[in-house]
Amino acid sequence: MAAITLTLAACSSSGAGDDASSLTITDAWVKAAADGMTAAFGTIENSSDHDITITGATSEAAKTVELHEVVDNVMRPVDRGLAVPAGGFLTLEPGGYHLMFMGITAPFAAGDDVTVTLTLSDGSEVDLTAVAKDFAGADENYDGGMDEQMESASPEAST
Ligand SMILES: [Cu+2]
Repeated sequence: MAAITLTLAACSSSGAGDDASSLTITDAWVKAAADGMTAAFGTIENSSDHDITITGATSEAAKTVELHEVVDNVMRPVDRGLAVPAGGFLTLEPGGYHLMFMGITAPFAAGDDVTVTLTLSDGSEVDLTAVAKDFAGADENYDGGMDEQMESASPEAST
């Protein structure tokens, strides 16, 4: 017993933590789409004894991936991140939390695998693979600003 060293106590000094190893993602899927926006869902389990927060997401299959929630049938970005409770689950589902793909780079056809990388608050990352499915629901109300945001790159104001 006396031979235990204390070097492990310094493990946080090397950057990213290992929260990623505590997360297990199951039933991940993404709504098939020809272009534009779509959303991914699934169940994320946290086997650790502390809450783990997902702070961002990226995918080579889309220009950007945002963390979204749906409130009163309108979806919006979750700026505070998505918390996976200690020893519990976070469910991403139509009408609730989801990963929003903005500007997909190629069509998602049913059966395609789409990889997403989640960034966690401790700096670690976890990949998930979502399979594309045809799904008639999840037609959230997009509150108007998002398409305009994409068009607003043109610098000339027409006056
Ligand atoms: Cu959304």
